[in-house]
Amino acid sequence: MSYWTEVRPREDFYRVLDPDGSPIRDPPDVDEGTLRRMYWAFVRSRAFDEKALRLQRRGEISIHAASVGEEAVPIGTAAALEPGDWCFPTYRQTAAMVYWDASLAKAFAGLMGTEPETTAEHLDEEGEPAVNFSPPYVPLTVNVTNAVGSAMADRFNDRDTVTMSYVGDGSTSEGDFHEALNFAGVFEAPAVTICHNNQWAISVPTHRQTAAETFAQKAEAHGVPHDRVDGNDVLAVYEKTREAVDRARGGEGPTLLECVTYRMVDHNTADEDSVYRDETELERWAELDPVDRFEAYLRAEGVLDDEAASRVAEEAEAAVDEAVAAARAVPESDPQRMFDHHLHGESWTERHQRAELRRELAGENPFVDFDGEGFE
Ligand SMILES: Cc1ncc(C[n+]2csc(CCOP(=O)(O)OP(=O)(O)O)c2C)c(N)n1
Repeated sequence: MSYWTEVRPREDFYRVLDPDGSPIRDPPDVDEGTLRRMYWAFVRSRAFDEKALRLQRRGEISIHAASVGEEAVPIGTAAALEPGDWCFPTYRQTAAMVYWDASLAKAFAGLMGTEPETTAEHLDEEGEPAVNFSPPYVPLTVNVTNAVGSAMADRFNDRDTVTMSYVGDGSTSEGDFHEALNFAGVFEAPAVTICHNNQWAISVPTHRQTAAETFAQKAEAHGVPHDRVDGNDVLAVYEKTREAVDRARGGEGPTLLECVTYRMVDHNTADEDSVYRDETELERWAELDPVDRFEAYLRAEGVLDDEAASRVAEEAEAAVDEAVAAARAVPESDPQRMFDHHLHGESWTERHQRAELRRELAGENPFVDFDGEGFE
């Protein structure tokens, strides 16, 4: 019986911790403060996802894509960045922002539908995280082309920064992925691209996504160094990302890192995964839960005990509740503001879309001008 959607060998990747949390090689050099921070981010991210799910059920947010099961990827990769670096996430890396203490209130407000400028005006007392995060991207893989461009801009300006971006396994089928990697390879951009191979692109399993043996090897054609790690092992993810980040900062160019992991929840709150996948698969992966594995390691190392664990959990609950209260206090955005800061000048398409929106808000048919009629 095959538990994985992959039909390829299961463990041909770099691993530091066994699924039971015991090291199988020397762990990377990570100070105790960072280990605690990683654990803190795991717990906070789970609390965030749980709360977001409840808010979605109550109708306070329309949709949320959780990271449950995959958090070792955003956390291990984010921990390898330095203040001043850049990160271009998708909807699946909330935990990376959590690691760098980005505002949970702003994240909830975004999910509740207030646009960034309105949110910033009402939650402006909150500091910015030390790593620069772009807003999470929903259009797949556009973040990678933008990240590579941003990395090149920093390089042209002699800034010593590294830019990281993320794709899912399905997103590596997008043309943008190859354009970005090709450009990064040719121009040695200080860009690290992380692929979450979480086995599924909504209902499409990895073996239906590509005929390639691994996702990492897709970088081969672009002359970009690549690696493959156990994406449920935060120390392995950290170690390999750190190497890539150091190489990029040292002027040695880009890397693609494939992190083999599993989405333990629905694709998002509009999905129902039992329609397309088997429960035994989930049970198998639940045994590989990245939080349990890391927690077992920390306890064995004496970095974590029951008291510290419950303190972190309680603080996470309180922080999430506080963030939701702050987010609820942000007033609704004027829908017209969605056009602000998107384009320079007034293009025909923008005027057209504004006119459509005006009509829709007035309860009229927004599309009457499809053939030019009624267009203002
Ligand atoms: C350019 C583009 N095409 C299609 C979609 C619709 N869509 C949203 S998520 C998704 C699947 C993504 O799968 P994967 O890249 O594996 O990432 P995951 O969600 O599993 O993290 C699709 C097709 C989109 N958001 N953007």
